[in-house]
Amino acid sequence: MRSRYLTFTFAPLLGSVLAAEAKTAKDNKVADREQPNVIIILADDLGYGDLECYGAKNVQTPNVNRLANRGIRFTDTHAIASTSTPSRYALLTGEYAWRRPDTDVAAGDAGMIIRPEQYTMADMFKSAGYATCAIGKWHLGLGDKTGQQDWNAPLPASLGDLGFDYHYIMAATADRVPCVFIENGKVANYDPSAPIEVSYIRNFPGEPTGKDNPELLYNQKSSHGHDMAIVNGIGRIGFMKGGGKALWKDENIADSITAHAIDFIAQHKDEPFFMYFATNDVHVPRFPHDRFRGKNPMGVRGAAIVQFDWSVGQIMDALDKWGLTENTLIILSSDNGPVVDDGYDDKAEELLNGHSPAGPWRGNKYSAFEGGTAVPAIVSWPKKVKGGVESDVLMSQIDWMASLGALVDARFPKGSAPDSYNRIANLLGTDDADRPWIIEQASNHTLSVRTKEWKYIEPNDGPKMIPWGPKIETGNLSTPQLYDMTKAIDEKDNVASQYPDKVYEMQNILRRVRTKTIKLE
Ligand code: NG6
Ligand code: CA
Repeated sequence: MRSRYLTFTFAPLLGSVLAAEAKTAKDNKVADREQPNVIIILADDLGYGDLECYGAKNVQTPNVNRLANRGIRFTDTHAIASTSTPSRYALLTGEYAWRRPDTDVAAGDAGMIIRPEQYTMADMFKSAGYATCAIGKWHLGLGDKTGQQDWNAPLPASLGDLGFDYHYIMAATADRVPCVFIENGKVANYDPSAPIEVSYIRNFPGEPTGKDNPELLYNQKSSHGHDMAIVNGIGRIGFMKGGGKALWKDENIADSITAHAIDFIAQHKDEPFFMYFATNDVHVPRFPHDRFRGKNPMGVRGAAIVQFDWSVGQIMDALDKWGLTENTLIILSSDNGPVVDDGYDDKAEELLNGHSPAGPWRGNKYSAFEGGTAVPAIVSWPKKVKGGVESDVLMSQIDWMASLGALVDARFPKGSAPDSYNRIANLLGTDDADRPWIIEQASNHTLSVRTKEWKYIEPNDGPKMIPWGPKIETGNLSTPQLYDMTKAIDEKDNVASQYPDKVYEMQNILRRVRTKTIKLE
């Protein structure tokens, strides 16, 4: 098993926090239990600067603010990669995605990337007696083999094989086919009159595409790519036929996944549960429900943030309703940094109105700069965690598996979660010692090392800007980059040539992480 950086002892950590006044005997039981329910709310492409409680001025996020007010708001937490699939792979397995060659942004017909024999965060919670579920965006492949799924029958491999008792998910992203929800390994609301076919290679005869039939893109036009299948008047990546009444309507995705999350909470209110709630918001295509539109000056990207905040509020209300708030640990974060134009002509760029999605950080989603992985992170657990606190401790999502596992006393098979360390005391606010170093992965696999004081980006030959359209700095440079984060966090003053010893030290950390010859202790 991984070595433990911090020893976690329950009693002193918990302090003398009074249990909530429970309304019923049942509630009492839940509040008295040592093990909390655990909910990870993972937004998609939500930036550090996108929430009101992180300084956003153009958009109101009252529910997330409420969560932050009663918990800890972390200001230096990092996703493991600057795109979704590698970030989520690492979060759910505790293994850096770059240790494997096949964890890049997955197509909607990718086979399961996490293999059934791997030990996942869901397996971990199950080992501790939890009911487990995944709801929302998946993006880690389904079925045994890429491109060979029969979407009209139960999938031979799905999340049930990864420790999730229940799932209601989108196979990949809203901009990738198949545009249907998968519930427990089968297309939800399956329509036998419209069999589903999916291909990422060629179109099906007679099906319109965004490229050939732009006049059919009545809901949203593309700015780059997204010109294959057309579903709900929006062009997608990949070709698809059929689906009928099982096809999602983008404007209802948040409603649908939130309703399933609330149902799961109601069904499991009397036993410990773990929920991985991964929203579609604020990924493209941004097509939020009408009732969230027009509430801020930022168009659909702003409305998607409002919709995300609404989902968070619904989950908080459901916990209140069942008397579970007190003993539920909620972690709210994002899978990678923000992006403005990500392939649809949704005016997100034009309507920023001074808003800075990445807050003070340089770069965006895809980047090696901090904006690629610096994400909001809020932890709330009223029973044990002191509220209204801000923490600048350096933290990485890679440690959440071992940390939560330690908290619930889970068992870890030998070799599982190899890159994850128990830093639960960071998460719960009882220890503010920074992680000695964290590793960040950019979309072209460039790795960076961050310590509290320094940022090192390894040299690579990639382009300065993302080549396919959006105006995003990659952070690529053919020589080493070193930034003194104590002077400025804007990664503008490369001091590598002034501090060769520091560069060597950072390179050495990276080399030793790659070769697995370094431990945190
Ligand atoms: C890119 C898509 C982008 C988004 C991203 C993955 C184009 C032009 N761009 O290839 O829209 O889907 O992949 O985003 O197709 S992520 O957050 O799921 O990693
Ligand atoms: Ca993402």
